[in-house]
Amino acid sequence: TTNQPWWRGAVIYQVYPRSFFDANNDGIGDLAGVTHKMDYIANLGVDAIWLSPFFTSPMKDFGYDVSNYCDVDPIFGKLDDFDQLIQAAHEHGLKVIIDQVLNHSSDQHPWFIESRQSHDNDKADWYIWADAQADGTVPNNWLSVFGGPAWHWDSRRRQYYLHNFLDSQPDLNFHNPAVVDALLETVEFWLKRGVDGFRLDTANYYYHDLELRNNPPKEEVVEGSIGVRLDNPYAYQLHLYDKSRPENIAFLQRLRQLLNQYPGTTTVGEVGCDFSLKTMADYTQGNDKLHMCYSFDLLTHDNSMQHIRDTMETIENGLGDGWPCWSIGNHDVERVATRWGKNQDNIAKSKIYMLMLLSLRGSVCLYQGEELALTEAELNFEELVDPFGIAFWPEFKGRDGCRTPMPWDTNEQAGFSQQSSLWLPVPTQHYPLAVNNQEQDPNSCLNAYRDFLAFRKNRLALKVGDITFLFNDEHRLIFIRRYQDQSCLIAINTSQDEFQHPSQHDLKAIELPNSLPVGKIEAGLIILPAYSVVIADLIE
Ligand code: TEU
Ligand code: CA
Repeated sequence: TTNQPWWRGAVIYQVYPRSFFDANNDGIGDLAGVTHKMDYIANLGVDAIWLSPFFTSPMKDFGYDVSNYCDVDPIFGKLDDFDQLIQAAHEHGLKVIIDQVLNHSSDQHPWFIESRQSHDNDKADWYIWADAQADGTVPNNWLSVFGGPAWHWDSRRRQYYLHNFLDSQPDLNFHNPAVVDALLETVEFWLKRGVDGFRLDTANYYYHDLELRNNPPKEEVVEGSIGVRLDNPYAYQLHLYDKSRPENIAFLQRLRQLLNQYPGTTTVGEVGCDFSLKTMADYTQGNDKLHMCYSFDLLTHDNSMQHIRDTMETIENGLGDGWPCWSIGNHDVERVATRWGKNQDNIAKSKIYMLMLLSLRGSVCLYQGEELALTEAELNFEELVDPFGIAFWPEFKGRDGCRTPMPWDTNEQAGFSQQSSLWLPVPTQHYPLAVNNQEQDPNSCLNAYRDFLAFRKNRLALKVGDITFLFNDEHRLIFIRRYQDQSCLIAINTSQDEFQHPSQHDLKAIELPNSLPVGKIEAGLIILPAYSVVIADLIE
């Protein structure tokens, strides 16, 4: 046994409610749908659910634009449905983490409606207002992640307001203590309702530079996170002043003090920036700020094992007592089966990437559908609903392709809904991967996920042990995880070619369930066929 908190090494299943299950058959998934499928989530063997936003919203950014932080949007149900979801989750032994979008609200939030009325109303400086420059142009060179300047002209106030994302998502002014108090009250509202924690959207964006200094240009631009695609001007600035400001540390400490009053709760802060590994350390060290930071490092780069190793080693060297949370897919990026797997050897690759992810050091977020090896949906321009995709088409096709509904069975609409028109279609390629098909196949990707999650559950070395790398090339990675007197070696081959590696250690291979692709150890050699793993006890 261990005195580790539950969230260290936990596996968190990300549910995008619009696309999980449609309980009232209006073509859009809802909270009752999540409750309806609670057995499925529990049977996967995960520890927690992360629910993407379900709050009242005009849905310009599909819920990441909140117009009431303390209610459920009618599309998703009522507060009552949320209470039932929490209850069902807890009965199944699952924690529930909800998505707090504190950096910005919707422009339909009453706070913003009031703020934009005049220069002297009660909420006048609840958002970030700035005068035009003498020639009428924007206050400075800050850019929106979603394209264009980060400033939008309001003709009534005759001022610009800041929006790091859509112009319908004005940034709240965290420099104003009344704003911070109001936001912390909304956080407490959900704590009282029994949530086990929060995924904090854009947790490094909260504070901006009060002097509104221009961001300098970036010396070297590398293809990277979703805002850092080469066709997006956002990529060419070093974001020193529009986000990641030092004032954020004190806010995160205040937030933590609130969370500490609700023992067993946790936070995972989304941190996307040019120095994310350092920021992760700054935000999670010392046990007085965030519990975990969610990293983009495995979401936005290629699948080279050199990159994986470099990322892990940088984090291990710099994180101290902080804690990372990794994922290889979410509702913002191309599905991993396509991004890394190139839609080839789909099941084999999905299994091996899952084995790798769940063997690294840190907590893990799995994104719904990853366990089915879903590929990125190819949609026509007319089918797109994501404004980010519509703005950058065709260089970037947006985020709809990873947000299509879950295929539950091979009936019409893949068992997601009885409604004939869905908010996004289920691609025909996803039908054969439907849950009911995979449940019948002992070697399916779904069963591999279930089997490995069950295997990992009581292995503290895999969950919280430290990590030491022994070997890597482009496609293979060998490392050791140790916790107290437990230690094991993990050898992973993500390529289609067999691989052999002499072992320096005395090893005893651990038997794994049949759904998992295993290699073997023979005469001191680790032998890894295509897309396979060896997990072995170290005999010391
Ligand atoms: O995404 C945040 C996001 O897009 C940035 O982290 C960005 O990729 C990065 O900073 C670029 O360097 C979150 C949500 O996950 C997304 O769905 C929302 O659209 C967005 O915030 C706005 O709320
Ligand atoms: Ca519905």
